[in-house]
Amino acid sequence: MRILVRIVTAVFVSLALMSTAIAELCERANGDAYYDTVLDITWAADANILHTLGVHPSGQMRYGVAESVWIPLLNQQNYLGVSSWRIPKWFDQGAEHCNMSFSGSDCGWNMDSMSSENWYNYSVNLGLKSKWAQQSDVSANIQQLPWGVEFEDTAPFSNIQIVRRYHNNGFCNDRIDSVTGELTHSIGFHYEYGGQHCDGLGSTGFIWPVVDGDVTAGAGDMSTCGSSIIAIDVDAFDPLNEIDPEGDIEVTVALLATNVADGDARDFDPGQIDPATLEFGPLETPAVSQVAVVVDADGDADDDFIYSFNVVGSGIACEDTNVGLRAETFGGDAVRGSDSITTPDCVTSVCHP
Ligand SMILES: [Ca+2]
Ligand SMILES: [Ca+2]
Ligand SMILES: [Ca+2]
Ligand SMILES: [Ca+2]
Repeated sequence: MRILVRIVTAVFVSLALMSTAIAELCERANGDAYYDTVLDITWAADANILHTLGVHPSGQMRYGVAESVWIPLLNQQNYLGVSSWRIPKWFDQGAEHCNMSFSGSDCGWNMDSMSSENWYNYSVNLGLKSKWAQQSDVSANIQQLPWGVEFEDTAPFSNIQIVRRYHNNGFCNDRIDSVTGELTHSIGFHYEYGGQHCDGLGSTGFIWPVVDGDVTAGAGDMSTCGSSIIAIDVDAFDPLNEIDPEGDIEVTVALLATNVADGDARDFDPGQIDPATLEFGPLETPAVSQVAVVVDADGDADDDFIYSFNVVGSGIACEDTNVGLRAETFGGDAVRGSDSITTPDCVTSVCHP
């Protein structure tokens, strides 16, 4: 357990470095889910989906059965084609265990944004604050605005149980029954006052299911939200990128290798791209062949990957001036690129009346 705690702490330190990052929430599954680009998880859009789907009568349950019964039942339903929904994580920071504080800790109020996925979503994605700024505000009942006010707008999420507790995935490992030796508390995130602390295992709470990664990528919506931008060159041997949508059969697209050492904005090896995920043009046509022509297409002494695409299948039309490509790496990271095009051979073109 100690080794595990240390590993979790180490992961946490690297996460903490990104604590000011603001996620993009990318709509997925026609708005039924949102991919969070900072946490790299996908949130169910409905924050009480267990109830909405009829999996649980109210959605409010004890932590023990949430893990052992209700999440497995949700996964049996394969909601949105996913069977790996889980409870959002809590991250142990600073001193070991849940450390109560009014500022910057992993429990209490006004926590570090990376102290839990629930708190990140509440404080960064939804822009909400803890109810109290400091200890003396509690007895004086001085509320920290916009606590409460902005519950009126929780878009793009719905059905948040705003006066309730939500479960984090984590026990309070320092709360142990002296007789049985069993853990007695889990770590709850309380929407009703934007706080996080240890609650007895008899406490009930809701579950806001999440899943690791971008679950519905590849759903065919050509979404670019959250993607990294790569450099592409339509027809590597034609600087004008002329395409005749009415006559050309295929068009080649070079995925260019880039290197920070060469003055490029980022390092990118096109060999990382899974060719099965390539989508080109408005109609997102796949590559004609998944075997790339590997050649230094732009003459800068590194290897680029050229793929061919069917022009009609791509949906490129006369007068289009730009075309996009989308793909994923073998590691599952989304990338996109675009290049300008011209269509001078179109019979409708002003160049060819
Ligand atoms: Ca801690
Ligand atoms: Ca070109
Ligand atoms: Ca290059
Ligand atoms: Ca090159």
